Amino acid sequence: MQFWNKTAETLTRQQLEELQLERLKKVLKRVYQKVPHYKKKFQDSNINVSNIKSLDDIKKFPFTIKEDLFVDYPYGLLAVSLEKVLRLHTSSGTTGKPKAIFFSRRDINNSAELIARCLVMTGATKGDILQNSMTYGLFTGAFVMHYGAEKIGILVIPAGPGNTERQISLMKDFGTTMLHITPSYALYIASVLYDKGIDPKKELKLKRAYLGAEPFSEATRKKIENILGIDVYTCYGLTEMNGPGVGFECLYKDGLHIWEDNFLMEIINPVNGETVPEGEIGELVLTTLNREAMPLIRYRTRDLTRIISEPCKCGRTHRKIARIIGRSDDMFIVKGVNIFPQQIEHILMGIKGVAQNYQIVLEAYDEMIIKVEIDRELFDGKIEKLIRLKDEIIDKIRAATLVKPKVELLEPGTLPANEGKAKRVIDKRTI
Ligand code: DLL
Repeated sequence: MQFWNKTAETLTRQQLEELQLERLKKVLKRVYQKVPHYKKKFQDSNINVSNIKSLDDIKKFPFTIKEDLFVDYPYGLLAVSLEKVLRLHTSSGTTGKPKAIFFSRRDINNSAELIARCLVMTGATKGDILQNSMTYGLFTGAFVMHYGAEKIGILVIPAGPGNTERQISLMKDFGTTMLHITPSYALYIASVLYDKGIDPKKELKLKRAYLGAEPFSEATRKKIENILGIDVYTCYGLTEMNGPGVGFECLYKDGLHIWEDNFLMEIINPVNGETVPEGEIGELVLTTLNREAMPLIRYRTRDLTRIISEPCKCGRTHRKIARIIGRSDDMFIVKGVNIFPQQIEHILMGIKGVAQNYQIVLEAYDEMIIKVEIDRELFDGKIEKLIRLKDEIIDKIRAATLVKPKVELLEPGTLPANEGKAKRVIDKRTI
């Protein structure tokens, strides 16, 4: 059966919740029987997996956190025998070993079907040409998207990231209609196109881009849409849950549908673990309802968002989440103020004259320095313009964050290019 049919996406809430409950009961029993780590955790919490009556009962279960993946590493959380595992993907943290996530044949197929569902939702069809500029390898980004697009019958160009000249000639030569790319690399490609005097609206056939793997702001979406003359859709996911395609925007672009037949979502207060009232911001917690090799129960993603309860105009019943504000561990504190890199990005990308790349450097004594590339023409003009731009950046950031930054205006190409996930914050206070 094709997964990306409208039936699965427009079940009534009641049908969807019945399906979720059926799958939840099954997965809880499976992990209890097959994964000693979960058996022990459930026993320690005095939970009887046969006693699940409603979706709300999930709240009785303990969370799974990143550290659980390292107990009995690497195969300890497998719910199938190793012979049933076909693929490994990993996700690297900042320190130590990577998180290892395994896929069975069914998981590979299912993750591809979910991506197919996402792409079709945005109007992609057979005949489209997808340039997949995410990293192929241990990272899930490229592979999962690749197989999903192929399911629809889309021609996939497995470009991988980097070599921007080649990216551009691939787009030109083969008439790429869709890009799958990180927001930072999309911004970078846009700046190179501009520098080369290539007008993407005239010389390329791009229609849409799927951006994900890192947070980005609405201002960045608008900027990329305007420069490239395309529609940009947000794709959210994490290796632990298949990779890309856990949540995806529909044509209305105002929130990401979470595929609730595959993932049970909760939003919790990251400090005390309590469920927050629907609509409030908190940490997204996901339970896999349909993963075979390595199901995860109440996995704490560390991603901050909120549930959008209003039904979507597109008619899909799977609830949406707002774009990810950031990770609870991305937040940095300057002069006692909590700041997410995206707040800064949103401000910068909304200012005329600011180009595509920036970095936030935190120095001793809580000095926040914003290094930002600006349009090349500004360096040939009057110095007053530069001063005005600098003041505008300082004022807007101070107004939004209450911290007055130092600002360095740079020529395009000065900062390191970001081909994969960007490193935006350099915290020298901890070096
Ligand atoms: O980044 C999977 C992915 C690939 C998603 C391609 C979308 C497109 P990981 O490397 O495990 O997997 O990183 C997962 O990246 O917990 C978020 O913090 C962040 N992230 C992913 N997509 C988004 C997004 C992939 N659209 C972590 N907005 C997640 C904000 C995102 N953050």
